[in-house]
Amino acid sequence: MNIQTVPSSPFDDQKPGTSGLRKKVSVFQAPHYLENFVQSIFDIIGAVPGSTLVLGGDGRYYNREAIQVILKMAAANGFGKVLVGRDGILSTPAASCVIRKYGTFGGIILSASHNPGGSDGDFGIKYNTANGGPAPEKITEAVFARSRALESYRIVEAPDVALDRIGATALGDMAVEVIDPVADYAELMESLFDFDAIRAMIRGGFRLRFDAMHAVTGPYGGEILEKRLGAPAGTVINGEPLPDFGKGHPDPNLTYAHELVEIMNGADAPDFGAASDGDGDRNMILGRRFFVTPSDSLAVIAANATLAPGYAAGLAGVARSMPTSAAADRVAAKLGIPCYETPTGWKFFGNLMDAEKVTLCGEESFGTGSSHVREKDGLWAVLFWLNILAKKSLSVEEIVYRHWAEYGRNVYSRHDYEGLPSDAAAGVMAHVESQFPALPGQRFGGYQVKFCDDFSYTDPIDGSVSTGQGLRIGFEDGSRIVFRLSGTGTEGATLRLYLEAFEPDPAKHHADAQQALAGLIGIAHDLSQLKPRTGREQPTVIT
Ligand code: VG1
Ligand code: CO
Repeated sequence: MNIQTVPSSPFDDQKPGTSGLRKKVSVFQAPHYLENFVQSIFDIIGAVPGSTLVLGGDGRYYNREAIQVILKMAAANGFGKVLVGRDGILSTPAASCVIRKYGTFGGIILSASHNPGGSDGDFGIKYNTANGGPAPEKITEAVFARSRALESYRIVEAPDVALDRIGATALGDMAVEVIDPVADYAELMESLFDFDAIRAMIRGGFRLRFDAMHAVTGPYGGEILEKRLGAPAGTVINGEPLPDFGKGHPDPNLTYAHELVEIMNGADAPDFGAASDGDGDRNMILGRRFFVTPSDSLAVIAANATLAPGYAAGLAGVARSMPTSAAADRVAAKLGIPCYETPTGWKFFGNLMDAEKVTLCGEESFGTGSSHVREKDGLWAVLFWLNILAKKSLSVEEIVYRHWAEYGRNVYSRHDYEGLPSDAAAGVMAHVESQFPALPGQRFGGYQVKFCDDFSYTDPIDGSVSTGQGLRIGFEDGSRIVFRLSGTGTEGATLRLYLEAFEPDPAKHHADAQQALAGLIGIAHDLSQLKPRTGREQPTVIT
């Protein structure tokens, strides 16, 4: 085996964000950029020689090239075997599933998730540990530190490995095993949900649409929804994965999944609509002319979890990211189980799931999942909803209204201001925080400030502390305003404004969220001076 040690020099910007390292494709294409980061990962994780690694990505532009580089570097760094998805494809939850099922040392996932793809789009890479979950901060920080000192990397000189057929080949002393990217995942889904009940519902005339947004879930949706569950061909739309996602923005929300939204708002709308993102870990759930917020979706799943065979024994607990609404907290309280509040990003749920403190986790950013893997899981959420619908024989809308009638409604919205100049965004945050000492007790219309802080989290399992996780302003009635800067963007800064108001009165549950939140939105703008400071009159995206 011809191992080359290639001299390189460190980059200073390889700091992983909320979910791995994300940069423009052109940045990753710069000489040694990808190699340096991969070598930094290998140097930090300390895999014993002969270990097995999982490798795959969401199929975006540069996926194929990067897979070949990483295979050759894995061989040069002493790995014994790499399990790689056919054509280099693995959705994020499928990669997590494969790491766990085969007990591998860890895995590398190539994805910038919902960020646009193509040659002028984004690329990303992250490392997942043996539990199948995103590496915790102590690893990502060590990788970053290593990348700032790295002076060479190791790679074997060898021709590219063919990845289009299932089976094993050799790359130097290492085995490359090409696996079906869908099979293990589909089998896991079948073990969790009542496929017979869902099949019967579909046979009985229930109609659904799943928008794969030309991203990774097309083949997964095709196999599970159309083949195994018998939904008619055409149920999965935009099902062909494309390196540029068909020039779309594979982010399943009301703005970017507009084709599905139009179908679900149309005259002959199906009963159920769903979409997933670039790497298959997000989901959006729609009824006929009805949008389920991700926070409500988590709460509904928690309240109805025992209807799914895989969750029949009940939930150990639930966890949600800080900006996610407290709808799940209300369900947890009623069930008598704990509810944890973590910083944004799936990596903070891993310890809680490993310690069996929680079964379900969710984020307001269209992420829902459970301890079946250690990532959020888009199709899993879709199947959970289908399982609930099949058992309850109610529409999506009816399920949500009945849920609100029982628990009250946590009216919720997120306003994103994308691509802001970084200093303007930082200025808004600093301005908000500067008012914190004087805010508690102050009244704004009907709202009185109860507390405000910069959210920090102490992991209850390993005691690690994460600070600077978002500015919270909490009101006496449970309403909240949160300001947070995104950690996944690659251009300027994205400021997220999260708004939540609790409405116990069922007579008011039909209100439009933006109208119901208008008072809070006004307070948020008065406090932050967001418009004059950024020059933006409107958010880029409202969810
Ligand atoms: C966003 C979401 C966060 C999510 C992360 C990764 O992060 O807010 O909840 O975990 O994306 O999701 P940020 O820092 O931009 O707010 V994905 O689907 O990109 O893996
Ligand atoms: Co994603």
